[in-house]
Amino acid sequence: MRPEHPVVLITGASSGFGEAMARALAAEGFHLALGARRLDRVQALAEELAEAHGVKTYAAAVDVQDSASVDAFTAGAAQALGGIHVLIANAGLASGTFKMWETPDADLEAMVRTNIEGVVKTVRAGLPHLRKAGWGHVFFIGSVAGHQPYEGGSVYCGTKFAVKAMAQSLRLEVNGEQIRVTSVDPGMAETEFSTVRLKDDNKAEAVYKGVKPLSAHDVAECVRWCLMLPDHVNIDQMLVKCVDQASAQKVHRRA
Ligand code: NDP
Ligand code: 8X3
Repeated sequence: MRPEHPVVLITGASSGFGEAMARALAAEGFHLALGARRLDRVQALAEELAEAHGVKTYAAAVDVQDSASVDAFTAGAAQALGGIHVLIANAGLASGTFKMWETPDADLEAMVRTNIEGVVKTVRAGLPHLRKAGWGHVFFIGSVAGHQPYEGGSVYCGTKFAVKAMAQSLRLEVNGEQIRVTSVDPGMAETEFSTVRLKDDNKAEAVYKGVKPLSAHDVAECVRWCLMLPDHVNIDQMLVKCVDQASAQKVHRRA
C-alpha cells in the first residue's frame, strides 16, 4: 500500500531535472534523498525544501559510476528516512558531439559509465528497499535520443537506447510485485545539459536559439503526474517534446 509520505531517492539532484523533481515532489509531501557529486548544491536544496514543505530530507555526495558510493548513498538515505519507495535514476550526461570513430575514451567512458552503469547501480542498490516496503516506483530518464538516433550522438544515443531497454526489462523482471516502472524520455530541455555536453556557454545557448524548449519543471511535472496516478496504473514510457521539436533533428526556429 502507498505510504502517506513516500520517500523518493533522486540521483543528479544538483541541477536540471533532478532539482526540479525534488521541488515538485517536496510540494506533494514526499520525503527526499538527494544525491549528486556537487554536495554543496544538494545540501542547500535539501535544507530549503525541508524548511519550505516540512518534509524530511537527506543529502549526500554520490558518484553513480562508483558502486560503493551508490551503495553508501542508498543505505544512508534508507536509514535516515526510514526506507525508500521511489527511485529516480536521473543522473546522466552527453559528452561531446563526436562521430563514433572520433569519440575519445574519456567521453565514451563518461557516458557509458554514467548513463548505463550508473542506472544499473542505482536500481540495484535501491530495489531491495522498494521490495521491503511492498510498494515502489522506478523512474528511468531516457531521451528522444533513445528513440531517434542522430549524427554526432552515436554513443549518447546508444546509452539512451540502453536506458529504454533496461526499463522494459526491469518491468518484466518485477512483474507480479507492486513496483511500477516508467521511462520518461524528454526532448530538448534547457538545463545544464548542453553546457556539460559542449563545454561552452555560447554554444550551449545556441542550441535553444529561436526555440521554446522544455523546462526542467515541465519534465518534473511528467514524473509527478505518473507518480500520482492510482497504484494499478503504470505509464510505461512517456516521450515528451516541446511543440517546436518534431523529431530529434527537426526543430522549428524563429528568426
Ligand atoms: P543537468 O546537467 O542539468 O543535470 C545532470 C545531473 O546529473 C546533475 O545533477 C549532475 O550532478 C548529475 N550527474 C552527472 N554525472 C553524475 C555522476 N557521475 N554521479 C552523480 N550525479 C551525476 O542535465 P539534465 O537535468 O538535463 O539531465 C538529467 C538527465 O536527463 C540526464 O540523464 C540526461 O541525459 C537526460 N536528458 C536531458 C535532456 C535535455 O535536453 N536536458 C533531454 C533528455 C534527457 P553533479 O555534476 O553535481 O554530479
Ligand atoms: C537530450 C536531448 O536531443 O540533445 O537527451 O539528445 S538530445
